[in-house]
Amino acid sequence: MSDSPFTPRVFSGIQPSGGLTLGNYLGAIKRFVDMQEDDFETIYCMVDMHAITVWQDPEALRHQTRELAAGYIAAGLDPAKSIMFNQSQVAEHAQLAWIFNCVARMGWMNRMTQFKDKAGKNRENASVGLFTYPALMAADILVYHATHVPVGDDQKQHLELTRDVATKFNHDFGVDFFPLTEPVIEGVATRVMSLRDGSKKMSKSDPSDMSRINMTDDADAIAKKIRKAKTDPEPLPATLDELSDRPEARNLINIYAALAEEDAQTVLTQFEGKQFGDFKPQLSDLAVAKLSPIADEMARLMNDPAEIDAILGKGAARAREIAHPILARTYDIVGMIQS
Ligand code: AQP
Repeated sequence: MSDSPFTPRVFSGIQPSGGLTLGNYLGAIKRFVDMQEDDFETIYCMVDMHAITVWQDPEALRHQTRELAAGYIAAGLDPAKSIMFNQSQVAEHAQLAWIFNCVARMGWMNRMTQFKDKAGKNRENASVGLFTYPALMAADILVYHATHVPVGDDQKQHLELTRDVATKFNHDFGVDFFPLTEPVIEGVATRVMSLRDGSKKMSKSDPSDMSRINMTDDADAIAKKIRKAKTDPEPLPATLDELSDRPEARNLINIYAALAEEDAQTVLTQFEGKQFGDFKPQLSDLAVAKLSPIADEMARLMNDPAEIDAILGKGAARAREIAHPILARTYDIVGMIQS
């Protein structure tokens, strides 16, 4: 990091495409908070322009954007330390995305597994925005010259594409202008799985609410979902290797470890030989103890939407101060007259 000419700067975002899940919290927001306390300038976004790549009801989008902001703050992000705003307020994201649409290649986009997953069988009917999503994501990051991006494991491929865009832009124009951003994919819960199917990622858009823990779930809902989570009849083993073909069991151990801030082996040693009937109530108690204070604070913040909007407005102004000169220099490099 010390050899880099770029200011150590973190950018990340979450789509306000539904309520926050435990996956978003453990895979992303918890890292956001850690990095806020480190020696970084931190910028965290509600990526509403990404959210509309699939249909969003306008009223729901407004509500979800505010609720996501409330989730960031309730989980420990401090608007005095981190810049927080919603993406559409800073037009430079969309402006740089257009340049990157002209840098990125069709073949790169065709390889993106998230597009394939989200478009499903009905590719012809997917929005063009869903296809070019990674170019906008590259712009989100590079419009701040961000050096580090904390994300869950599912975003690894998009981060590689961001580096490809930066490399190609720098090469095509003979400059060393955009940094090669480092993904920060750390911890035991970089991929929290569905509670109903250990082969699928926990996701806010999964049709089954029982597949996920929402950050707004109350204690009863959390306990019920964990009680009904899919498992197997075997007791918990002594080693992680013995969980390699038991994805649902491994997922619950990982969730416990992430919430307790321990490593997965330590948790397994604690519960070795126990049945899920013994383990699940303890996981529930831990989840309720960690998540309920966040849910309560989110509810309190949501009572004052004007205050949330004011925080986002101030964050957007600070973000624009960083993004504007980087975009202006990009236009100049490309040869666009800005008089
Ligand atoms: N299950 C997960 N485990 C760990 N990290 C996760 N993330 C998402 N799900 C998990 C991380 O959360 C951040 C924000 O994700 P996003 O909202 O931008 O989009 P996503 O990855 O597509 O999340 P969802 O919940 O699955 O949303 P929908 O259902 O709308 O597509 C990212 O850092 C992501 O890695």
